[in-house]
Amino acid sequence: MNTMSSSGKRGFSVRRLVLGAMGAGLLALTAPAARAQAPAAAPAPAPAPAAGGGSNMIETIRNRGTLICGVSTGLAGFSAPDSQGRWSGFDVDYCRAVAIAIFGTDQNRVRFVATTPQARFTALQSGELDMLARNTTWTLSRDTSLGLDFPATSFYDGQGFMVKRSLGVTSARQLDGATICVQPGTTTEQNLSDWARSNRVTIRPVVIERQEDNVAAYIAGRCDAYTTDASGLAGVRSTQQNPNDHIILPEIISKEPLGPLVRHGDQRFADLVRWVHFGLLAAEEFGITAANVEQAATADQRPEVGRMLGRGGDLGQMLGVDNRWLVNVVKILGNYGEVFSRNLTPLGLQRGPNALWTTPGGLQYAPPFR
Ligand SMILES: N[C@@H](CCC(=O)N[C@@H](CS)C(=O)NCC(=O)O)C(=O)O
Repeated sequence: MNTMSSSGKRGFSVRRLVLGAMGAGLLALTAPAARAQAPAAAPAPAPAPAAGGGSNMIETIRNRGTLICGVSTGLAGFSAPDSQGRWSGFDVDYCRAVAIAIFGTDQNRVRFVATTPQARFTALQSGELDMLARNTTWTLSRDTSLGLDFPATSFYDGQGFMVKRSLGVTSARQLDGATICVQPGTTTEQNLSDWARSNRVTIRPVVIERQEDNVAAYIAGRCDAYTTDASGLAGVRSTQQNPNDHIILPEIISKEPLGPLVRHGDQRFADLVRWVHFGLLAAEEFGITAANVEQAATADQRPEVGRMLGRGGDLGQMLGVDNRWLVNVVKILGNYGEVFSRNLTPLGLQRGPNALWTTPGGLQYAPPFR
């Protein structure tokens, strides 16, 4: 399949992928040149907002009794259903946290809707969803032309590559000529083409619509490498029979600030989602955990902790929810560090840039609670 050239550089023979076993409809082979004409992740123009200008989403959600949250179709660590259809993951916890902030102690007032990369924005624009928490990268075009808002960056990520250990490849630079499985409608697909051009590497993208078919194609050897956000690679690797048979290459080729999205038109709901993220961060910064939050709410003498936990002032009311909203969130889900440890540490992910700002290299920072 791949050969070492006389210069010692690894080269990949050109392959023709045969559609069939995977289902021809699932494999969309795309020549890079053809793609260049119409970038797959070009944002769809925003339709008229469904529950748009002037709407009160918090009230709508409260009256409905359920938050409708878009997640991925299944990505370990971020959003994946178990055999009983119960969702868990880092993004799932963001949906639950917003629901807890609105409804109080009941964490099950969320309806999860699985969305593909291509369907996610339309689902939010059309009003099918109240919010999206789905490993989605904040970019300028998405922020400005979709009629949507990114309230916060919940996870700083970057794109990487995974290959089978047996391939003997140790650097992305050795992927010249390789076939690379990638999902359409993602920044991943665009970054791959930018990276190949900047590094004068020829790659053959194999663009496959559904995540599970993408991974299956990589496992079956239809692609030499699989590319997505590094966190996604860790998630996919963790669910393989022998994770150790796959290596994540050291190069990170992009910035992928991931976070929740809401529709334009209701800044109060955007504020709530933003401060749910900051609340999780601030709880960690002040050492407030699921185990001690109730006690801290009554006894912690630090003024900011008192305000955060609703003992002094009306910060919750200013957000349109109960003053004890953060007590409820942290009691059920833990602080940001606890959410991270539960969902992402088992995948082998380090805090890295997602450490608090108080740790060298950490970028996660909450503005003051006052
Ligand atoms: N962060 C990138 C990629 C996000 C993405 O959709 N990644 C894929 C590959 S890991 C995914 O989550 N697929 C799950 C699915 O299709 O449900 C973006 O916002 O475009």
